[in-house]
Amino acid sequence: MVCPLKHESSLRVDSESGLETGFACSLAGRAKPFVAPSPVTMAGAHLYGLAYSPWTERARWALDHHRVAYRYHEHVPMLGEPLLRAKARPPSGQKASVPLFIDDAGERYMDSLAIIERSDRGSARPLIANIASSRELAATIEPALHATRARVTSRILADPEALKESATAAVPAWMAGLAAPVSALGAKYLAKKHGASLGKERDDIETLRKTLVTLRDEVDLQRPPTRETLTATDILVATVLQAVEPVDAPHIHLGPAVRRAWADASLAREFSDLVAWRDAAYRAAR
Ligand SMILES: N[C@@H](CCC(=O)N[C@@H](CS)C(=O)NCC(=O)O)C(=O)O
Repeated sequence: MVCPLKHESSLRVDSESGLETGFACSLAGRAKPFVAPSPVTMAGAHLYGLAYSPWTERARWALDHHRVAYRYHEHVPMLGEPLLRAKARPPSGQKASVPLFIDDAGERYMDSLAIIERSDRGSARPLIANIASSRELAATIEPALHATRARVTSRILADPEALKESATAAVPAWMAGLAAPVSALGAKYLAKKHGASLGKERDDIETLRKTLVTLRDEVDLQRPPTRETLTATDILVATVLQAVEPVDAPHIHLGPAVRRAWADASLAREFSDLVAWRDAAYRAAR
């Protein structure tokens, strides 16, 4: 697995400083939750994302594949909203979402497919062969990802361990107990912001199942991609499987309870061929 060190180290710097997300400041009850980065730290390209989110992973995979240099910032739902809006500057009335990529010319891209397209710029072997069909595939997948957001949020809200783990991702371990209620607020906030209706797990699983059936036809299960053959289709399909069995990749670390919230044992059995294909794709092309 190729996992460029630059991202590992920038992640560590971010979580130590707390400047970019401002989460630790907010929890400590200080009046100034966000500290604007200095012009020096703003140099270069930036990606704001949620590491566990399939949308973010699409963008990171494409940028890493093309070895685009950028600094990664982990977004914190709800508490990170003002910072995200300040960075994204969405037109009035529009949501700010992650992944958000700001290139080194300051151009903003707030859609995973647009970021894949941007990562292709100047490449002799672009990931997207045909933007219309990639858009069509992304549109096919979108309801499954929305259903997954609803299911995972419902499960996390119902599991104190998962709430605690979600908080641990953003704050020091000793504050995790304190932060769990904030996590719950954050999860509900996210559901409301994206119009996810909670507590309908059966429907959510069925929506995902139907999509997975169609995705089997999109890839060659006998021949997982390599770095040389990887396409946007492979990335779009592979990242959906996070909702079946989270991938074992160091940059997408999930605690055991949150991992349980994402996984689904019966889908993992039914789509073990797709999961095996995804795991092979990560080994060879991520
Ligand atoms: N169509 C968008 C979808 C992005 C999206 O839904 N992002 C959610 C992921 S859960 C998000 O930004 N959540 C964090 C937040 O809204 O604060 C894309 O492809 O990038």
